[in-house]
This record gives sequence, C-alpha cells and structure tokens, in this order.
Amino acid sequence: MDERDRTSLSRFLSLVLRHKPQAIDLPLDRQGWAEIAILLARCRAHEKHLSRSMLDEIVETSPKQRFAVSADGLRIRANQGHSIEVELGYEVSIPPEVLFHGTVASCLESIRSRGLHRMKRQHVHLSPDSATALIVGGRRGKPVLLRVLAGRMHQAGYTFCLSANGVWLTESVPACYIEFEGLPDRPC
Ligand code: HQG
Repeated sequence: MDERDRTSLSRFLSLVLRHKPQAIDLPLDRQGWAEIAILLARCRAHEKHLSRSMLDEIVETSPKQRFAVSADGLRIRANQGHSIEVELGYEVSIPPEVLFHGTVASCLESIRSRGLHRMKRQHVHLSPDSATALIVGGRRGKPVLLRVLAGRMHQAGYTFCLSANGVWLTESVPACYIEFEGLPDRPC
C-alpha cells in the first residue's frame, strides 16, 4: 500500500471503530472492540477492500498508534477518539503538571468562557507535548496552543486517564485551569 491508501483506510477504520460502526453493520462490544474476522467480512460485503495484512500494516504504521489489536490477535479497537459510548477501561492516572490542547482562534472565545468540552467525543483530548497539540489544532486551521494546568486540576479532584497511545483524556476543563496566551489568568 502507498501512503495515500494507508491514510484513506486508516480514516475509514477510525470512522467505523470510533463513530459509525453501523456504516458497515459492524458489532462493537462495550469496550469498543470489533472481531477482526467480522470486520473484514463486513468490509467485503460493503465492497471495501481490506485484507488482514493491510489491517496489520495500518495498525503498525499509524503514526499516532490509533488502533490496538488484542493480545490474541482476534480483535481491534480505536485507542481513543470515540464519539460512540464506550468503556475504554483505562485506569485513572496522575497527569503531568501541564498538558496541552491545540485548537483554533474561532473556538477561543467560547473556550475562554465555558472551558474545554468534549463536544461530539467521549472525552476532552489533551497532549503531553506542545508539538502534538499543534498538529491536532492544525487539522482545523492555524493552530492555537493552550496550556492546561492538569496538576492543579488533579489536586482539585478532577480525574485523568492515559490512553494506550499516549493521549490524556478527561471529562472537561474549566476555563480557570487554561492559560490563554496574552490574557490574564482567571481564578477558580
Ligand atoms: C473545540 C484526533 C468551542 C476543541 C486528535 C476542538 C485528538 C471548543 C473541537 C483527537 C470548546 C473538538 C481529538 C468550547 C472544545 N467551545 N470549541 N467550549 N471545547 N472545543 O476533533 O481535541 O487524528 O472532537 O478545541 O489527535 O481536536 O482523529 O477534538 O477544536 O487526539 O486520530 O472543539 O482527535 O485524533 O474537536 O481532537 P475534536 P480534538 P485523530
């Protein structure tokens, strides 16, 4: 497969494993896992060409490690990013002092007044480093970097989980825990 085929199939897998399994009538369990044999059969039925070796290649080469294959090699799920309800089962972890969120200027006013919300997904997604957050924000336009005071949130009782591919997940981030460049901090 070339890069373009891999990207396109990876997007397709993200769609059916995170958002719309019904697009190919794919059953997912409560934890978001799909049987790989069923996934491949459903793809065939919907005229989407995906073989086991193509699937393995996508999982292995995914720069963000978006997908996990179960230890027995029989099931696959997305590591994070779901809009459908799933119980990913990640343990609650203590976050680093600062995490990063990449967004765009048009969201700033709303984030400044309401904080970060999960929007259509199951969690707010935060990155451990600014470079990754800038890439995430850059999907929507010129990225704007926000610093999230995760250590202080943790002390205040907010919970965080670390996904299998290194993304920090939380329910929401009140505005007082977000540093906006050039704007004064807000007390909680
Ligand atoms: C914004 C990708 C207005 C938020 C990435 C973002 C990530 C608000 C957008 C993962 C808001 C939601 C998630 C508020 C948040 N008012 N806008 N109160 N609160 N927003 O795509 O974090 O490449 O659901 O800033 O790598 O961009 O798909 O979240 O711009 O890990 O594997 O609302 O998706 O992974 O957008 O990205 P998203 P995200 P993949």
